[in-house]
Amino acid sequence: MYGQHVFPQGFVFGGATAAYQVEGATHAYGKGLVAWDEHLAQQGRFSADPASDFYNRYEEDLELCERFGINGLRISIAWTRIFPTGIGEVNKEGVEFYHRLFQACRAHHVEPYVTLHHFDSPLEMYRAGDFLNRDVIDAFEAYARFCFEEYKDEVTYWFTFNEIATNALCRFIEGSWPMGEKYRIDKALQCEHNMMVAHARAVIAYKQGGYAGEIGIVHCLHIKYPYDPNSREDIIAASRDDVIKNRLLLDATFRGSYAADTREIMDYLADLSGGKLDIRAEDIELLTKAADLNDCMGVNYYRSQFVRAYDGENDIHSNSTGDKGSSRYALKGVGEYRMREGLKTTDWDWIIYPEGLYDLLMHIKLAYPNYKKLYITENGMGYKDTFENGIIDDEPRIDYIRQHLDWTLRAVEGGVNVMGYFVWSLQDQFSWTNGYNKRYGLFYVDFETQERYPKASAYWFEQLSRTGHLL
Ligand code: BGP
Repeated sequence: MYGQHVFPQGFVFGGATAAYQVEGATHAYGKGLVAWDEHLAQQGRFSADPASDFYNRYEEDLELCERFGINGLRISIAWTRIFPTGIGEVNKEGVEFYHRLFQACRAHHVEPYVTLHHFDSPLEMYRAGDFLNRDVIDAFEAYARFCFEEYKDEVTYWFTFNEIATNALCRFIEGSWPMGEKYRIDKALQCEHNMMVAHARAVIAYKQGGYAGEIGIVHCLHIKYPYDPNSREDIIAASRDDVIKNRLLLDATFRGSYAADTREIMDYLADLSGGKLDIRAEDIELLTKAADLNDCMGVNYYRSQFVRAYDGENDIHSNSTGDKGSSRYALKGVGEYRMREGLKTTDWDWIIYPEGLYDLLMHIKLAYPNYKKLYITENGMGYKDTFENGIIDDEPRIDYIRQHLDWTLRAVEGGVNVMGYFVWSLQDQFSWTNGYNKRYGLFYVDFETQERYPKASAYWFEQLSRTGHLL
């Protein structure tokens, strides 16, 4: 432990959710389809209905927030509840649902932090190429403008996108997400760039609208360490991987353009899959304009990676079952992930490395000094919780969260402006490639009955949020 262990005044202690992972009602109340609906039905492994039935039970979840001192909630709006096909006709039932939800947040003294896009593009947009098709950028901007105006009296904090890189990586490199393709680094980078342009357009629209709130973006970032810090090849490998997962996004967000070395690596990477990037002068103009307008950025952090040079065949498998040791990440010409001795992993092979969060926050401060404010918008531990004698003892999760908060505090003491921490997740919910055995919640959800039960971590988090002291 370090320093005073006290969080700054006004620090938000929040929980996080995402529409598709909690709401259920995927085919109800006028909602349009998303690519995940089709993908999950084809897979036949699990369904996102009713997930945590948040559509019907948000009051109950907000009551729990209030009771346990959780004063902020990340919520995302499902684009297809507002515009069922992504554009055009508005679904009034969906619009009203979010009015009710945001008003309920206020009634329970929970500040909503609202994301416009959390992996749930409309099916029709997906079929048309999603963000690889620039028409989708226009549609996204129209959707964003609609939400800013409609919810201007209820929402103060906005995020445009959640985890652009995860979206691109899982779809175009890992191939584990809907309409997945494998090893198309060029498409992944193009998709990231186009989504950053869409972000810029939404930020500019928000500021032009003269709204009083704040706007930013959420990125999932992990420091890429060379497996052997003395190996030139490993340093290069880590740097290439860093461009895909971090640097492209951070440059676009805060510099408003790509630094020369970032761009050089982007071109090298695109060429590995035989592609060329389409980055236009007008895109850079938009990114530059938005770079000064962002009010904040959300950092999702779960793990770090140790990267070794790799020139073998592409070989990527993700662990979607919780069987330890079943994942592999090796990308030809980029690098492969290796485990450092002495470190622990979750059952899903995610390396637990809380120091990485400190390194990451300090890196943002030093490399992008024009950032204004950061939130840890997701951090938490996927765990196979057990419910025994009415108790859910999730000590490993408490330990995980405590350590990450400790390193966050060290970064705050090192001068990084972090103003909130949102546990992923508020309640157990649907996990994209794992369904329901990968639980993250502070509150246990019995998916048969939809009953909620506080876990040991919820009581621990309550003490933290009420005192602001990390014990
Ligand atoms: C983040 C996403 C969340 C959430 C979390 C855990 O990348 O923003 O939506 O799912 O990761 O991931 P998973 O459910 O795959 O374990």
